[in-house]
Amino acid sequence: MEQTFLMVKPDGVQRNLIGEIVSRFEKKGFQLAGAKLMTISRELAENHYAEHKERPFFGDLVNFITSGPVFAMVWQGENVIATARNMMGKTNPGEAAPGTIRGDFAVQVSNNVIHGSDSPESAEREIGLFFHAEELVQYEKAGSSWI
Ligand code: 3AN
Repeated sequence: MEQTFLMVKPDGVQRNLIGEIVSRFEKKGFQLAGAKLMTISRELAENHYAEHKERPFFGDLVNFITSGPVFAMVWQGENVIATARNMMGKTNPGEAAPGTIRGDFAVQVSNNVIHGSDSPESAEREIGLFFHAEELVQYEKAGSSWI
């Protein structure tokens, strides 16, 4: 079953959006495989955002993502990587459609509430960066055949 890494960023935690965001993915029909509230070290942040190392906003991005707790999650389900990206909306919340998480709850690209893996390769990499194998739980949910 496909898995993705999703994270409520420090702005989302401060604004009490953990429950709202978890609820959207639960109601959609995806299954939570792991979750934890944590503070990201600078080393982990620089690793996670390594692809943006040369971008002018890299320093601000690392400062922001380490500025307070995040809620890190692994979700699973059919086509969850692409579907979660659709549910998040565009990176720039000003362009994100109403009904998406960023479209409903964010204004600025630097404070865009949620992160989600953008490909199977980044999902595998990011899950490995944030979670130990024993922190992920495999289980059958009653009613999953109705989704
Ligand atoms: P996404 O998070 O939608 O995958 P990426 O990977 O292009 O978007 O960017 C990673 C993060 O970097 C974004 N979530 C956003 O917080 C930040 N970011 C992207 N572009 C900018 C920008 N032009 N200015 C400031 N921050 C940015």
